[in-house]
Amino acid sequence: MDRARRESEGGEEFMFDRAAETMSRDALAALQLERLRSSLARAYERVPHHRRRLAAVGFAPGDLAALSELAGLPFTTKDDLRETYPFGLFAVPRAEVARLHASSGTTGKPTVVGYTRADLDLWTELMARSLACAGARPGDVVHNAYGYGLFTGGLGAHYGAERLGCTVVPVSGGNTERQVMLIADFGAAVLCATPSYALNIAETARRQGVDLARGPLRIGVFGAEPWSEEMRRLLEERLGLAALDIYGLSEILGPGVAMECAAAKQGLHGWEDHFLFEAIDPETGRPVPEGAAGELVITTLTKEALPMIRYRTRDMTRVEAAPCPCGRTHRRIMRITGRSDDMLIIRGVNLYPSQIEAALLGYPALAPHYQLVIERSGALDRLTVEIEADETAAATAEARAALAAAVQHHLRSRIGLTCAIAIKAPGEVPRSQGKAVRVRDLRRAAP
Ligand code: DLL
Repeated sequence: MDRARRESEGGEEFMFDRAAETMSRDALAALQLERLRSSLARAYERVPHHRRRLAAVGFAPGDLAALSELAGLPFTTKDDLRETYPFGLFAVPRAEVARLHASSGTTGKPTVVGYTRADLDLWTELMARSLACAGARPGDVVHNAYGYGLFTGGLGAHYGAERLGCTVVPVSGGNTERQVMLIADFGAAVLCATPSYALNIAETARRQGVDLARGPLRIGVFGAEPWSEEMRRLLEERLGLAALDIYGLSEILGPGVAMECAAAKQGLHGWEDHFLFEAIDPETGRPVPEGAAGELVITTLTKEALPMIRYRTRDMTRVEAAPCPCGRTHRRIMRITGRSDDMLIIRGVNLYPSQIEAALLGYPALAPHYQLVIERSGALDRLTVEIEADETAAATAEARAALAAAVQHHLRSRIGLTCAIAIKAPGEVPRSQGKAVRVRDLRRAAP
């Protein structure tokens, strides 16, 4: 990040790639239009799948006169990636692909993504930008507990932190007791992990008698799964750091598509010099009004190996156009509430697991470890919240029953749904090593 500069405003120190992150909205729009034209032309010429789709709506390269015309182009979905498995959406010969990553996928074949050397350089740059946006600085020790491997979290954060000039500790996930020791002994200032794994680290540290909140940890770069403001508060308190949200997905890049800034801590700056962000109604596919909740759709502007046109992320958010106090001009996507395909519909009430998390965390006598179990009884879906109580509250059967009744009442008043509550003993709910499993859906279980 050699173009980065330090700015001092209002006593706070920010670190910007000044030219790219603070350009005027007009300059940004002009850059986007130019880049979109060349990216669409490239996809049209090199990827038969995109050519067929674009031709079907009468689009030919060179046609695009304004950014608003993007809304008339077809979406790309995960199914398109599946149908063209493994390399069918690549816009370069396989030999020019420097690296492959893949999503784990719960069933069948994974989703495969590829990067040219230039793509890897872009990713590294945007991840370095994201870390700086969170407040990381050259010389910081970055403890990287994102999984290394086909998952993009580990290597993505790794190269970005190196580019920023940090000292990277490439631990990956797992062996949590050793992680606690390394964070303390190496003096980590930045922790990169999923929020659920960060919580696991905090809990393990407490068990080992290590108070990480008193150490040099300053910043948590937490993402890859939905989390809540309540979880932020908990992580900040237990780890003694500023917990910031990072967003990304392998189909578009990996981590580093959008990052919350340390200055405002409210919404994630989407890096609009490289991506176009839209929010649509997931039912109709039409754009929602500015600032309204919708499914995030992303178009890449500069990716070589895997250009994406209007990729439907399934992630629900709002795109916020209001200026940010940090001075960056890139619009913010608000905390992802969940995936449209993870929305639960329980007896007519629509809700995301993160809403239940927000209602549960911070409730007295509960520990922040939970899973949601969905079963079908007759024609109705039934939701059971399995949540741990802290040591003292789960001591007797009577205490557990009283706590369950109180939590049931609390949830009914907060989310309008009566669900069964199963109070678990400390340690009974499985701990996360990466992306937490929040929902056990037994409706689809084999007979
Ligand atoms: O999770 C990339 C990543 C790694 C992001 C590390 C942040 C940190 P995938 O495995 O392809 O890539 O999963 C992408 O994870 O579509 C969202 O549903 C979810 N997700 C990612 N970041 C967030 C976040 C990585 N901050 C999918 N909040 C996305 C909520 C998130 N959900």
